[in-house]
Amino acid sequence: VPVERSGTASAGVVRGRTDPVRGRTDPVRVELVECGRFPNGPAVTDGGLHWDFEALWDGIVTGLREAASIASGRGLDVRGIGVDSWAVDHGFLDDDGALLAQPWCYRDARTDAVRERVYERIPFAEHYAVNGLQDLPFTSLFQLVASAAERDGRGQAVPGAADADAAADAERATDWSRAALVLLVPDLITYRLTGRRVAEVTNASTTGLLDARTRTWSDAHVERLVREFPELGDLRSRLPELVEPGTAVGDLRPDLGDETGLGAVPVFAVCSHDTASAVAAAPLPQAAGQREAPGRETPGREAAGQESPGQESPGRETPGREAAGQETTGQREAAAYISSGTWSLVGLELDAPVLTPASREANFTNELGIDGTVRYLRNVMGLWILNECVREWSEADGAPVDLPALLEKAAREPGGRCLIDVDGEEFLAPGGMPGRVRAAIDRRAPQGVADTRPAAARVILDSLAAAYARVVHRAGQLAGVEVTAIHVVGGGSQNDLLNRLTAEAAGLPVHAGPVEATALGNVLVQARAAGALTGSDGGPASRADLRAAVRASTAPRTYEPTPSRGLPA
Ligand code: LRH
Repeated sequence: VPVERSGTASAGVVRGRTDPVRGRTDPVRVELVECGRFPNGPAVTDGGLHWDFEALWDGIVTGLREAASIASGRGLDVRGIGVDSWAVDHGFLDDDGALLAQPWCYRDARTDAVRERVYERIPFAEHYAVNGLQDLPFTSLFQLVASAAERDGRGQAVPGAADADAAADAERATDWSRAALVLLVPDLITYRLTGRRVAEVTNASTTGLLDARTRTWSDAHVERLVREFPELGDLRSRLPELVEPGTAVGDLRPDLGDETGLGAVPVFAVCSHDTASAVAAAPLPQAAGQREAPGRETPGREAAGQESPGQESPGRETPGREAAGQETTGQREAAAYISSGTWSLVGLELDAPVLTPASREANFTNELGIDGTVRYLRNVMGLWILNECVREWSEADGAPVDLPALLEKAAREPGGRCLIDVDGEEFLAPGGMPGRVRAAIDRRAPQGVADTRPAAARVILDSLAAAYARVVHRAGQLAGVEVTAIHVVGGGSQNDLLNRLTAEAAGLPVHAGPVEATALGNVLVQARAAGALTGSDGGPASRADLRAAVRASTAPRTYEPTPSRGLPA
């Protein structure tokens, strides 16, 4: 079973003093305490790749129990719970609120053909104009069409269906035909914690059903889909009420309060898309004139600004100028981020979506972020390719591969010999990864790259770094900002070699860390919502205040570019 990710339960301890008259007197610091970690990977069940939701739930309850015990041991109050996870995947609830089946994993190939059918009827450009999403095979919209087209509950044609009797028909009702509500994975967990069914907006933005400008379900797009795919039925009524990060969703159910020892604790919607939480905690420099009120509702993005992308983007003018309120000229500056884990999400934080034809052709996504922002990024396949190789090499050896030793050897390999297309969809599914990487190398490097593990690892990392560099610079061009640095956050930020190669390939300084950016972003949004984190002036904390807390609590490592050793442009 590929361990695609691990689930973690972390507690955030927020420290900082607020003077009732002068506001906050010292920077807020956040200490993360890991309370639980459990492996999580898709497995083939019921004829396809699914997540084991009950195993996830068990890991969560165990983590919460541990959190309660750690908190009581340290004399701390638990002020909130917030849930985030990977995007796009979802489960169906029946009329009674029961989960109808294990959620499908987005890496299942069932959507491949569906995507083509959808684009035949609604061209990609027409989706992009509304949802601003990169063309990826697994966007929830394609998954929903696939589920609605199933002929039995598991996507299989039923043998002998023609002469089946009525009772068997009823049993064969598809999950979709019995679904009363669609909930994304973190919303499913929040529902189990509270009994309330809502859709948090940053993650809902990955479904393809949201309007990227208004941050609301696009009724027009949903209607259009249902017209083209009548099997979707009353899709709109199966989409829950949207909430922004920071919303108090409800209290922990009393039985769970007892079972975990947490008692009555509020559950907050955070940036429930893990990438949105990670970007919220990426210590990006403060953008010019950005002092937004937290948790703004439907910010009414300037849709009209689409003709001139970048006009609304929160680049940073030359430091110091904006503080003095002077007129500025020239291109805006901004730092890019890479949320580096299973996937690498590479891009910029903007004020408004970029929905131009150039952006569409470059396949950039406009996912939604904290406080009315847009995460303008591209999915790059990420460390999944290397992790899958390491998993299979370990299986072959009957013992875990020593990753630091492998990376050390990879660092000594000659670089830049061969670049493979890390975005190739051939790398999406689990299994057989070393062979697929080798085949890609053989296609690209007729002069040959040694068939060794360090050589393969080096090709993967060179290729990732080159892809990061391309995407960062292209994002800057499309959004009209000059990118001056890259912040790498998440587990992948610990990969020293990759950070160094990225700095070289991009010709930009790379600031690496925090590793647990997703957990930090989650905790910070809760802390703000619970009133435990205020702004430096004593008012509501802004995005910049959250990032100041990240800076005060973590120590990034910086890699300066060494262009003389750079990769081929
Ligand atoms: C990263 C992530 C990414 C999605 C993918 C499904 O964990 O959420 O942003 O595209 O998983």
